[in-house]
Amino acid sequence: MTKYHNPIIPGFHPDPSICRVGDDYYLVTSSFEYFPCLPVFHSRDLVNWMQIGHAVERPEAMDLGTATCFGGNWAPTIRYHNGWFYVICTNVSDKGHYIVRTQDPAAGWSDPSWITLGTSHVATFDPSLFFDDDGKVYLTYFATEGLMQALIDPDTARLLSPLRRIADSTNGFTSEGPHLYKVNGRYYLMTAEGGTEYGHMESIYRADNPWGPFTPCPHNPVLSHRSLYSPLQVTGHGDLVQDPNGNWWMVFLAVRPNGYQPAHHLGRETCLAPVVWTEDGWIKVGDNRRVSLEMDGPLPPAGPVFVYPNRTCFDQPVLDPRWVFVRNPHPGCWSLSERPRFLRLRGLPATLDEVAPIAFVGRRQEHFIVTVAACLDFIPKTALDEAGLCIRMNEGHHYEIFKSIRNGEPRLLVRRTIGTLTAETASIPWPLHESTLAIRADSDWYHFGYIREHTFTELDQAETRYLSTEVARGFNGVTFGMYATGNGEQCSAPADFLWFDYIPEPHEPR
Ligand code: 6LW
Repeated sequence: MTKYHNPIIPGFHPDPSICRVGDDYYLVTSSFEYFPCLPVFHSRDLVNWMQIGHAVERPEAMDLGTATCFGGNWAPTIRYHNGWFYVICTNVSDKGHYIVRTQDPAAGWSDPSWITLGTSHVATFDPSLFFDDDGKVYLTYFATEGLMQALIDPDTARLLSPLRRIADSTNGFTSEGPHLYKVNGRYYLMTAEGGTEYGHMESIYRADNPWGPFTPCPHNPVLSHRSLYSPLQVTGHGDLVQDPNGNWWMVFLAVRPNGYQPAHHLGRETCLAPVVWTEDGWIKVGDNRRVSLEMDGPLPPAGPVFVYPNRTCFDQPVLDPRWVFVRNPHPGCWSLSERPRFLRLRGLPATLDEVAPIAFVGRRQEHFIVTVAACLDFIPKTALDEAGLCIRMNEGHHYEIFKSIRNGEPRLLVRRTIGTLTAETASIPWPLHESTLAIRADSDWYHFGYIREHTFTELDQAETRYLSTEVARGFNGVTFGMYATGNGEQCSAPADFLWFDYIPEPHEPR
């Protein structure tokens, strides 16, 4: 037995799906309005994961133009078959379900093949693929009228049979995230029920053939923390994998609420639990459907541990896979080559408040206690020119420390946007061209300031709670971003970032 910590992939990485090839595991999660889409991770031991890329990396291949924190790419499934990896997902803000594939997940994926259902649903998401041993491949997905299924050619994304409704999608509880498996000759349908909030749970059903009828497991839900006092909540939306030693595991999402009256701002994170099969052919997950921050399990031998450096210097030709844009990156609003060694942002007319192209490059907050800093070279010319560091939940909920002009004078300012309320809550004269802006996070507060000669000077602080999902809504956690805007016009000066630090507290209790 080996001890490990949950979450195995912190920061907002919900709806995990996993597959194994030999000793290698691959995992993919949702990405919503962020681009590139669908982070892909690799591990050899199920607990140390390295992000190796994204399943959709070409901006022209995925339209996120209208995607908000409720939209974009929801709930992918990854599967391996005959030398090929397949990821199936839904862009709920555009053309619906699609499949991408590759023979090497680290080397890039095909462009999406979009699935034509031949019928329309009020809402449809959470598609998955199942490769049966007779060569048939099944597409299963959520639709408002039920869990739907058809045979599919995964290489062309063409349906090979009529769609059939195989189960209720609202059996008293919403039933989502269907995954079909075959174990010991029987077909198992595992679904996420109760909605992805505090009533979330995972249940399993089985049948003698893949179309059902499915019988519920007598001890459903097999995973749930509803009505349980635990630092992990919202557990559900899982996927199963078997390791080479024959042990089974479930990856699933959970949140870490902060405080007695819970609010979570890091989003839904990826966790792991051991799974055992009972003699009568059902699964038991974790400790009798419960999981904890510290777990024990028969893990495979420890694999490589990869840690990205705390400081990113923008002296490489590409951004590493942690970096994301809000919606598709707008051509011309960012560059790593225009000024060598700098990330240059050219502020667009849109601000962080708008569902429109914005100049933003950011990364997920993965730790409660972390210091983020960025070295910014920016000479604003008008009161509309603005660039700085932000912490973003969605259009209506974000805080930023930035440089701009007020009354003809360059200043550092802090602004908070909470719903329809926006206020500049700190402002000091700032004649310097170069600034090291910083945000220090603890569980309850973001502290905004600047660093000079290794000393942090605080200008303002704001509650983490007002950026939580409970307040801000949506499916995400927060991202720290470098951004620029011209507040209605093109920003008249470029904003150049020399480096960006993300320094987590080394002993943060997880
Ligand atoms: C996901 C679905 C869900 O597709 O949230 O409520 C969606 N449940 O399973 C987004 O993560």
